[in-house]
Amino acid sequence: MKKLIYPLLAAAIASLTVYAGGGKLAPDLKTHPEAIEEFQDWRFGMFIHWGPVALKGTEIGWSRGRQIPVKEYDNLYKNFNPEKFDADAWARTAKEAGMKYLVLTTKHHDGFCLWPTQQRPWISATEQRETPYSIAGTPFKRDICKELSEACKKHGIAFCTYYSVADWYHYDWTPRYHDKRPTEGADMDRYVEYMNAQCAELIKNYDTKLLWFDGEWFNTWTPERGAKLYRFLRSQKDHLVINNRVGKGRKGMGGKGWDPAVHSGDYDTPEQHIGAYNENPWETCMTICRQWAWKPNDKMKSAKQCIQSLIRTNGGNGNFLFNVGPMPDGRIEPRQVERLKEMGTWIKQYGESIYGTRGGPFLPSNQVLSTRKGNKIFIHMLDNCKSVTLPMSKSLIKTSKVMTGGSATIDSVRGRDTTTITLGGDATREIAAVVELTLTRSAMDLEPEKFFSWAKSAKASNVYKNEAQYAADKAVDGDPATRWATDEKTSETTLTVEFSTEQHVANVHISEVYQRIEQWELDLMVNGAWKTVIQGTKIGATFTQSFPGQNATAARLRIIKASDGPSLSEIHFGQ
Ligand code: FHN
Repeated sequence: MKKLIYPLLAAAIASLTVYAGGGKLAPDLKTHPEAIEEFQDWRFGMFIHWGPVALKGTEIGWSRGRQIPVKEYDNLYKNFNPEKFDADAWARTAKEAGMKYLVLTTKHHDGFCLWPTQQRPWISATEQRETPYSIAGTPFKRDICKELSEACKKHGIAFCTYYSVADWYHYDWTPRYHDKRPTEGADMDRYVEYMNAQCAELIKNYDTKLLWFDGEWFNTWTPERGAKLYRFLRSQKDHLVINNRVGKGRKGMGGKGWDPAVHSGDYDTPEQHIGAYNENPWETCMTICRQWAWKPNDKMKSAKQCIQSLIRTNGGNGNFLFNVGPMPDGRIEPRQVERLKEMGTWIKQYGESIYGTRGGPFLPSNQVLSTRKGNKIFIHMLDNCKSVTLPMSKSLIKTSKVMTGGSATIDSVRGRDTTTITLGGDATREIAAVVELTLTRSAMDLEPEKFFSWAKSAKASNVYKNEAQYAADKAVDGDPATRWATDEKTSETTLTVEFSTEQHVANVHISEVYQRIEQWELDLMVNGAWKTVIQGTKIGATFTQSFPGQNATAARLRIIKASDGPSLSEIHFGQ
C-alpha cells in the first residue's frame, strides 16, 4: 500500500503520543496495559448524573447558589427518597442498550455522596459535620453504590465511579462557587485527606473498575496533587483505569490530547462532542438530553443521532459514554429507556463492528467511519452514503459482506492502490450501512497508511479575524468539531487544499456549518492548470458528489455567493 500518511497529520499524531499513567510527574507509573485494553474493548457505556438535585430538575452542582439558594440546595437530601430506585432495572437498561460499563456520579461538585461514606466533611475552619453528607442521611438511607455495583456484576456490566475533585460543600475546597462562606482557614491538605479516604472507600467497598475524575480545572488543584492522587489510587488497586481529569493536562473540552508536563491519567475525555481520531485511548461523554441531571421535558436526541454518535466515536478510536439523568423517584425516564433500547436493537445486530474494535484504519469522514478487529475492517456508511473509495488495494480483501443487508460491489480502480465500495439501492441506510471486509492479513498493523487524508496544507482568502482556531487547515484535520470560518458578511472566498502527492480524485465530501453557501465551483489542479469539475449551489451539512476522476495535485473551492461568512467543518476528497 502507498504511504498515504502526510507530514501535517503525522506530526499532529506524533505530538499526541504522550505520557500516560502518572505522566512526567510520576514517570514510573504507566497505565495498566490490560486495564486500558479492557476499557477500550467496552466501547460503549452509561453515564449517570443523579442526586437530591433531581427533586428540583435543575443541573447537578451548577444550580447550587444560582437557581437554588445554597442553603436550600444543601438541605434537599432531607427530602430525597427515590422509592422507585431499582438497581437491577438500571443495570438491565444499560445491558439492553448494548452498554458494557456504567459510570455513576458518586460525588459531584455539590459534595453529596451516593454511598454511606464514613468521612465527615468540614463545615468551617474548625468544625466537622456531625454526620457524613450522604445517602445515609436521607429518608432513603440505602446504599445506592452497593446495590448498583451488585446489579452491574449480575448483568456483566463494569461498575465505575465518577468523583469530583471540586467539592463546593466542603469548607476546605476553594474557590467557592456562588457561596458566600468565608475561605479563612480552608485547608486543602485536609480536603485531600478526605478525598483520598473517600476514593479508597469506593475502591475497597464497591470494586470500581474506573475512577472518572472531574472538576480539576480550578487552580487550587495542581499537577503535583494529580500525580500524587494517581499514585495513591494505583497503590490501592493496580488494575484500575483513571481518566485524565485527575491531572491538569486536559486541553479544555476538546479532547485535543494533553500536556505531558502536567498530565496524569490513562485516557482523554472530550465532552459533548465527538473527539478527533487519536491513537491514544479516549472517550467522548455526551448527554442523551441537554442537561446532565434530570430535567422535566428536556430535549432528547433522536435514535439516529444516538447511534451515529456511537459510530463516529468508535470510528475515531474512542469510547462513547452516554449520559442519563434519573428522576427523583429513582426511575430512568421511560422515554430515555426506550431510546436506549433502540440503540440496543441496532447494536444487537451489528455490535460485531463495535465491541472489541479500535478506530480506523481510515481517518473519519463526514459519512464514512471505519473500525477494525483482528483481520476485519468494518466500513460504516452513514446518511444513505452510496459509495466510498478506500486507499487500500483490493488484493488485501479476502471476502466482504454487507452486514446491514442488500448488495454491494467492491472494485479496484485499475492500476491504483484503491478499492471502491458501491452499495446497491437496497443496501444504503439512513443510520448506517455496515460493510465487513475480511482481509488476507491483520487489520491492526496497518500503520502509516491508515490515515486517509491527502491534505498537506490548506489556505483561504479569508479567515475569521485571522484567528488560527478558524484557519483553513481546520477544514482538513479530520475533526468535525473544528472548522474553517470567515469574517461576517463574506460573500466570496476561496479555500485551496494542496495534496502531498498527485492523487486520483473522483469525489468530494463537504460538511458546511450554518449552510450559507449559495453558489460555488470546485476546481482541480490538473497538469498545472485549474480544471472546474463541479458547479454547485447549496452544500449543507453532509454533501457528497462524484465526478469523472482526474489526477490532481490540489483542489480549490471557489465560493461565488454566500448569504454570510461561509464555514466548513470538513472537506475530504476521494478516489
Ligand atoms: O461540571 C461538570 C458537569 O456537571 C458534568 O459532570 C460534566 C460531565 O463530564 N463534567 C463537568 C463539565 O465539564
